[in-house]
Amino acid sequence: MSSSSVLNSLVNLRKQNKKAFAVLIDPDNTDMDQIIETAQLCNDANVDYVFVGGSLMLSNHLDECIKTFKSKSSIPVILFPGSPSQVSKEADALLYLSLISGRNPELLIGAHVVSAPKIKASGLEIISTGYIVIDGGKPTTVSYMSHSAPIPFDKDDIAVCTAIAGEFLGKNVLYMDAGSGAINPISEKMIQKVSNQISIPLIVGGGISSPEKAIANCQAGADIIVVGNALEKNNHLIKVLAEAIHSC
Ligand code: 1GP
Repeated sequence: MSSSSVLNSLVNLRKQNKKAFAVLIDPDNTDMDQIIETAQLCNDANVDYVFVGGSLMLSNHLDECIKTFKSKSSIPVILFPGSPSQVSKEADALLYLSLISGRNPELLIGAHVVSAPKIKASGLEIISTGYIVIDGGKPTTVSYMSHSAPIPFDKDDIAVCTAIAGEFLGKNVLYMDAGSGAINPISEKMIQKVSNQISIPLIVGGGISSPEKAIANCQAGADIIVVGNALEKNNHLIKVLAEAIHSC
């Protein structure tokens, strides 16, 4: 893959008003047999991207997970790291997250400085990502670990201002996340208001578990829908969600 091919594909989605589905795999919640099954289901459903990452990464098999997935599929694998240690050369790209909804300098720039040489040496395609956490109705690991409050569920204007600032700061993409297993996924109203004010790709995730919600988010202006938790409970949702998202 060329050095910016994943980002180009994300940008083209928005230009062409196409919608993409990203399946999130948390290495802590899976084993190699499940990865192989997931890869087959993703291939059959024409899933667009696979995100790999977790908040803690207690297991030590990140490389193995990605290698196993890639041995069965050519779908691009994008790291969605919960910490700077979650880097693997086996992936195609890395979401280089800056928690712009928070006010913890470590997650805005500090951890980036410490991990920069290792990430540069990995040769991964780096996608500068403004990470915006929205209150999903229960405390998220990221909020707890980062000592940062999420943006309140109904404060659309704060989300819009944060997104505009993220684009001005030069982020390649924005990722609005209600957190894994959110009780309340991000509202369509907030997604629409944010999407109307930005020109970079908008990734949306957290608590999405039905094709209806995925479609509503796409119609509101999300470009990429990320689902993890619901698929861990029922991986046959991969096909249902992919069809829904690709029908938009
Ligand atoms: C979490 O956005 C991702 O960071 C996906 O959320 O696991 O709830 O689908 P779910």
